[in-house]
Amino acid sequence: MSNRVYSKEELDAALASMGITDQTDVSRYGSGHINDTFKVETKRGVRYILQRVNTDIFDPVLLKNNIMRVTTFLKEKGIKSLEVVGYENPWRLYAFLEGYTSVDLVTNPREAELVAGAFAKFQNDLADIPPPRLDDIIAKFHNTVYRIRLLDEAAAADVKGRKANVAKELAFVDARREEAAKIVTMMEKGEIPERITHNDTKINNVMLAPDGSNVVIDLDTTMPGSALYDFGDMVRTSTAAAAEDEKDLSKVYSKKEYFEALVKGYLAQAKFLTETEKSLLAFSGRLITLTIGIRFLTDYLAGDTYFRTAYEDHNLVRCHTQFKMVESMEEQAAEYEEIVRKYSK
Ligand code: ADP
Ligand code: GN1
Ligand code: MG
Repeated sequence: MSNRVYSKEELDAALASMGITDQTDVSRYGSGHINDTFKVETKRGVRYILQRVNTDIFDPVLLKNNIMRVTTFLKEKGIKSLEVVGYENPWRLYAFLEGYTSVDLVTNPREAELVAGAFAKFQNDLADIPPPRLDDIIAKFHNTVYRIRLLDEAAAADVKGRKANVAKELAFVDARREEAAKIVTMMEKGEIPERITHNDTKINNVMLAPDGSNVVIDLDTTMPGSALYDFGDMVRTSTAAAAEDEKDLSKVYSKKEYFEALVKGYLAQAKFLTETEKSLLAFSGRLITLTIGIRFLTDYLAGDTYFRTAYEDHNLVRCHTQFKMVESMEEQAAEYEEIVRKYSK
């Protein structure tokens, strides 16, 4: 996906369909990889977030239903969440979260602890959402075995002739095929419980205020899943010493002090975890980071159709940072396991 350009007429029509006609500025916003996001300024001084849902990825009707259920439920409970001002598929309008900011990189341990607490609380808040079961918005989203199959298919098809560039990366995945099945298999056997989870717990999907309060955003993939995937994705982004697309790999590694802060913040709130889940927290970081790296590599081979990219090899650069993060977590595995044990007592 590249940055699609929208005409003023198209944006004005979308806003008008949701009752907004006094906009003074509509401009691209944020660094999400999936939806098209805009900040809207109005004559009233009220600001909004306008989004066009990526309909290549999401079934917009299912998605709207899911978003409305989740946000209405949280609102009724008095929990601050995304406030839907309008929703006319594929467009939607959220109240702008004034006073909150999102960052792409954690800069101190306290931030990591806050983020972990925020996502743990989010899981807890949604645990009693009434039936029916939330839809599987994207099937097999974090299923690493399935993601490897898609990589194999993309490599076999090699539509852009890029396979020759990625022999090392494919070998990296090959060496880890066996461990990739671990969580999927345990879930199938019922050894790890299904929970309502966020499924995209990267650091810029939580908005933080200076007083430590926060709001979990990007609720598109909130669906049945495993708490381990949510924790794992926090490890991927919130312990990273450098950006997801840093080209200088010597700057890319997983920071132990941030990992410790994450574990502390998560376990303080996630009282619902079973002993089995706790025992897999450190592993889940490596697994999800491998999985997201595989997804970037797959998209590179498939011709950059899924994640928004800014330049030719962007997805390959992202794959490299993810695999470097996996190596860093593998090197520190014993220490990370010890940290989890310390806070599990
Ligand atoms: P994507 O699915 O593409 O990642 P997000 O929903 O995460 O889209 O939005 C992209 C970015 O826009 C977020 O990381 C955040 O910085 C900003 N953003 C989203 N919703 C709001 C909001 N309600 N108020 C302020 N900023 C927001
Ligand atoms: C996407 O939407 P965004 O940018 O927060 C992706 C996640 C990946 C992430 C990698 C729906 O998240 O699964 O982990 O990019 N979201 C979807 O940065 O695929
Ligand atoms: Mg996002």
